[in-house]
Amino acid sequence: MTAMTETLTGAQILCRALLEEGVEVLFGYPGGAIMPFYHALPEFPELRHVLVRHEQAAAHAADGYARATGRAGVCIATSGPGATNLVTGLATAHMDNTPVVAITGQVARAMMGNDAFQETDIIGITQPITKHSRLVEDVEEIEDAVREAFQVAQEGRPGPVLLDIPKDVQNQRGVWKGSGAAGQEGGNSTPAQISRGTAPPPGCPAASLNEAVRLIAAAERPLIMAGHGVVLSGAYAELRALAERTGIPVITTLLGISGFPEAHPLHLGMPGMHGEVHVNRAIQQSDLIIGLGLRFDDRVTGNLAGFARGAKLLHVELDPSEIGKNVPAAVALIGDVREVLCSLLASVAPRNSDAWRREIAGFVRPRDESFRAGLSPQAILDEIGKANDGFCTIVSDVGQHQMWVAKLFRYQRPNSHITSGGLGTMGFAVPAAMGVALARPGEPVWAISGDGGFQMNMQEIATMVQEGIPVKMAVFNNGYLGMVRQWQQFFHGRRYSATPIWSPDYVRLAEAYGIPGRRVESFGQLESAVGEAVAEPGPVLLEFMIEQEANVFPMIPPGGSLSEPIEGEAATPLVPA
Ligand SMILES: Cc1ncc(C[n+]2csc(CCOP(=O)(O)OP(=O)(O)O)c2C)c(N)n1
Repeated sequence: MTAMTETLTGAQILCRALLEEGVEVLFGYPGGAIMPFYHALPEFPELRHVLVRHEQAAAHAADGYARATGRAGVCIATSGPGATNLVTGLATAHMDNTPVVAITGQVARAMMGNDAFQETDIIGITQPITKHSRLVEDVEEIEDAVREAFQVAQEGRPGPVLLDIPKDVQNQRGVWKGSGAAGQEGGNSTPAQISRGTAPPPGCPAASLNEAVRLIAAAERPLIMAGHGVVLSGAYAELRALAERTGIPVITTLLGISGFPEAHPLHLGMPGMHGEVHVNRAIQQSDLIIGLGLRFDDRVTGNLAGFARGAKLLHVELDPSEIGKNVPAAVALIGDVREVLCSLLASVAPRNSDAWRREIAGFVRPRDESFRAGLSPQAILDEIGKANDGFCTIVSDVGQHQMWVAKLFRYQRPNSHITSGGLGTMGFAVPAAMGVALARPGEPVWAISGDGGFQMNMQEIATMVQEGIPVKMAVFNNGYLGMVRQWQQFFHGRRYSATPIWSPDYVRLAEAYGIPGRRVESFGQLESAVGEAVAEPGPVLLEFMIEQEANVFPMIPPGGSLSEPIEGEAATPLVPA
């Protein structure tokens, strides 16, 4: 076959180029402007297409797939409403640095700019929420555009890329050049899989490395704060080695969770707005924070003016624009977290932090065991952990349950906690979990949502049934948009405006979709319900009737510093009704 002169349609070239990038799964939804692509697709059975029920779910599923594999997830939509439905998913991926490649159909070139049927300037709309977006104006550009899209999405600090391809370009005939990544080892590999030399990254000059080593040796109250960069770079072993060699306690941010073993004696917990009191106190008392791949966002720092005033920051970060953005750095080491840690580990001397650890142990609040009683979030999460031997991936939605899932589950598998951190997108869990389940066949995947967020994308149960995607769905039903209700309780004088939320009968909903569903109303029903769900080979829906006005504690009030936690119900509302 003389591949050099082979003529194909743009749509066929697009499919081949996707295959060359190692794509196996696409999440999408057809429509007029993307029909040539869907016409070509059956000729490429190696590309598994998952027909979602809403394009937002396609973007979240691609995001979940990418978070689980480290490789770009792909979503497809038609022009106009199909493309705009992707927007929330792309913004979610953008905020959390997930490599997603979105492909949208566009009206034919001759129609563009005429307000044609289903014409939308999706490039303009997505420019601020993508790493790169490109209108593909000729069939000859397609191969390069796809290659570039995957490269940009995956290299450096990952993020979403959008390719907008007019319908007539998909129909145009062109020459398949085929000079891409096909057959090349690592053509679609994660940064962590790419083998590295031992030379320090260029952003780590010897003077900075030496200064970092000196700071680590001299600190009396050091802490490691591990962010998403640890997971993105796969720096699990390196982080553990640094912590164990120095005895420095490890804090994991919301997106850093499962970057360090939860049960490790050096693991402290989550910082920030809903972080544990002892974690936030440790931050406030610290004299050195080793920040690994995190951007110190406001949910982590609370009021910046009062954040860790006695601490120097050693900031390890891939993106130089993050250095000093929120918290000034004493030393910055720029590069992939894993690479930088490899360089640091070459020089960091063993030490211990025993006195400091004893001090932190004194900050720990005695555990409120009543929290474990009844059908509490802790009891539910303990049971899910037990039934899966701790080895499952949990994809959470946004709200109170998200904080419980972050704080109370004992993660054992690296990268097994997946959630929308930066954008805080309700409706994320169910579709993202589909992507995770396809990326990790044979591994248990749970989507845990509140009754609000679940109703935002529960239509994807149909996708799971049609495609046989075995996600275990758990709804924490408290009858409220719980996190907003909690804020109303504390800061708006209990004015529960627009937060009580009605739900359908989830057991009958499951029945309508033809999947097992069970309502769990008491602790006594918990073990058998979770056990049955784990044993079920396909998707399952469990509804947990939790206490309606349970709150997430502790809580830093808006504008407060990490030193001012609200620890219980007795707190005075800050804003009287
Ligand atoms: C798409 C979207 N809309 C609104 C919000 C604001 N918001 C954050 S948490 C929350 C309540 C979530 O309620 P629910 O899903 O029932 O979970 P719970 O807090 O009760 O666990 C809302 C409305 C959001 N984060 N995302």
